[in-house]
Amino acid sequence: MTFLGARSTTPPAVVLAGVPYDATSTFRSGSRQAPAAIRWASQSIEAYSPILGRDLADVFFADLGDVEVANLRPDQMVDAVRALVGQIAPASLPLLLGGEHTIVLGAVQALHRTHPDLAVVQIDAHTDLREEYEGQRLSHATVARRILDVLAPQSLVQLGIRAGTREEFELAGRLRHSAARIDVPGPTWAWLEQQPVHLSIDIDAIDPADAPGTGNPEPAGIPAGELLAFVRRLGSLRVVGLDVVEVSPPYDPSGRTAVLAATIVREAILALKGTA
Ligand SMILES: [Mn+2]
Repeated sequence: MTFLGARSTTPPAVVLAGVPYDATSTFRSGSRQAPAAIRWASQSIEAYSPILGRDLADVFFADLGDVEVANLRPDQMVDAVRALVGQIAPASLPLLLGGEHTIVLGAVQALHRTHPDLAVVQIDAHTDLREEYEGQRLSHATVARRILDVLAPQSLVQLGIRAGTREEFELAGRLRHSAARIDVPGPTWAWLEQQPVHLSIDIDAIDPADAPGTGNPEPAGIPAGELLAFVRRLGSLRVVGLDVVEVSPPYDPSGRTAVLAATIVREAILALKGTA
């Protein structure tokens, strides 16, 4: 099954790919099931966005299916994602469906090669700034720190942040911006408008009431409507890559987390590549 409205064309404006990997999710795994669950959920939503006044029927985008990553070590998985994104971009906009958050590192490495001035916007409940976690330098809990091996701290913007260690929050203070709210300060937004941007959406940034299906839920998160409003404004940024990660279907029998993820994907595609 492919995502709602996906079809093959050359080159597509957007190329979706699933990265069903959750090997370092020590607390509650299950995000490897997310790409299939989000595609399935996408069949239940409309292709038309009444708020944007745009329709997926008017956008050429492809769905590559899932990358084979199940038995790889984390570093091998990141290599595979880097190669994949290097093939998709810059002809098309890569949109990855995780899997755990660790997958974003491969995307950032690939995009940084063609965009040395790359900025990353990380929407997440967690700072993910640990140097290592449970003996691993590369895991879902350290991925933002590994991004800082690629980018300067001033190139990283964090939104929705409400969990991490004291040390992580001290490091977060050196980033361009890191805060619990999703609102971006005017000067930071103005700066973002000048950069190529990779947007990484960890679904746990959303309030668990709206997105219970995730491995490490944190109370008092961003309402789903506020995240969707943010996504609809993406057209004013030069977005060169996107991911939606950490949806964990086993923890949400209602399926609403996957439906929300599919809606985020639709609104992102329409905001960036749709026509009114
Ligand atoms: Mn997180």
